[in-house]
Amino acid sequence: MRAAGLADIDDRLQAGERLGFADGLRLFACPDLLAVGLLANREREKRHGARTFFNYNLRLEPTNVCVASCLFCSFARLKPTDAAAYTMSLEQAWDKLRKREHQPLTELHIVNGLNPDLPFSYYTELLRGFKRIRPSIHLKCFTAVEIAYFADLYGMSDQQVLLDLMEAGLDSLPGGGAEIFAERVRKKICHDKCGADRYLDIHRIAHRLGMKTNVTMLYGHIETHEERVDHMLRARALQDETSGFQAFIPLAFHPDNNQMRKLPAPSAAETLRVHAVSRLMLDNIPHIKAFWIATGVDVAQTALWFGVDDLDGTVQEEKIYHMAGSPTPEGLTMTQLTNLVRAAGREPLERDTFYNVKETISC
Ligand code: V47
Repeated sequence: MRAAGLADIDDRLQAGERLGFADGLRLFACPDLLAVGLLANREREKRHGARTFFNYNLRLEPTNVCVASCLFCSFARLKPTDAAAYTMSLEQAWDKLRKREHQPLTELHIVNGLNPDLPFSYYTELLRGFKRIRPSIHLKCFTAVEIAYFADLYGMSDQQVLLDLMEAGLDSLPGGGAEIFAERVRKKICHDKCGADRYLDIHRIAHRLGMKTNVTMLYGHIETHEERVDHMLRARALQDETSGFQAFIPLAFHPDNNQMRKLPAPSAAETLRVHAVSRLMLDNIPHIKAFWIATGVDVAQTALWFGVDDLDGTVQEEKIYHMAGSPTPEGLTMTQLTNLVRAAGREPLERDTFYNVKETISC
């Protein structure tokens, strides 16, 4: 640690002290990636030992029609008449769950485009239908950006949108839409969707209403180290207030088929470092998740020694990353997840959305 120039950070972590903005910058600048990883691994093991979590989940994106023009997005289509635009009927969406009757799924994770042509009842009915088909399924649906869009489009408050969706079956919010909180970056890459303060405020309201949520960070495009650390500290500040975040999820930028396609994808080393620094800065968020579809399976497996304790889950029908060039499979089986965690020397555990652990893994 002395040779890596991290001895004081090491001491302060051992004393249980919180790291600050300047520490975050030093962790990003430190040439010794393994030293950063070692510190993050110690924090990971302090909280979770070798335990590594994943769930049996299904991803669904019922519409990709979207009025926003985020530069990093390969999934959205502005007009419903565009060749690859789609909007599932309620029956088509429900069928995605019905046809997986044989799978012991515990969570459905839904993300959509910001579609101007659907009534609010589409979303409430969507949730009600899923609960009718499988009452025990956990519905982790709609990013804070979608909630803000619903509120503006349907003339409701953010809180009322959340209350109505909860009444229809919404159980928690995913972390999508956070991108990078800094105004400079948002103006350039996602100027026409809700700002950082509103994103955080919607999570604050959700936490006050009793829901758990996640928070993400899209990295590896035009953001600076300062903007990454600022992002983490803003998430940490809200967590101090509410304790409602379950997981922080760094999302590696994928450059194919979008307006930032000239940028290179972040390297494996960068991905390991971002996950490690997240573990070190976010002392109050219980889980650091490597979304294996974004990082790649091998890097996610390695990240289990760089601060990560969670791998999301089986996923199965992912479109956002695959349309942006992710070469990963569309899903992993529970057996594959179990084996890859074991091969990394960690303990595989099947969890539900709230991190309750199942006695045996549903292979
Ligand atoms: O908000 C879009 C990102 C997010 C690209 O909460 C891209 O458990 C990289 O939020 N390259 C949606 N990233 C996915 C998401 C998520 C994933 C896994 C788990 C959870 C959770 C949430 O995907 C978007 C955006 O930040 N994204 N396009 C791209 N080309």
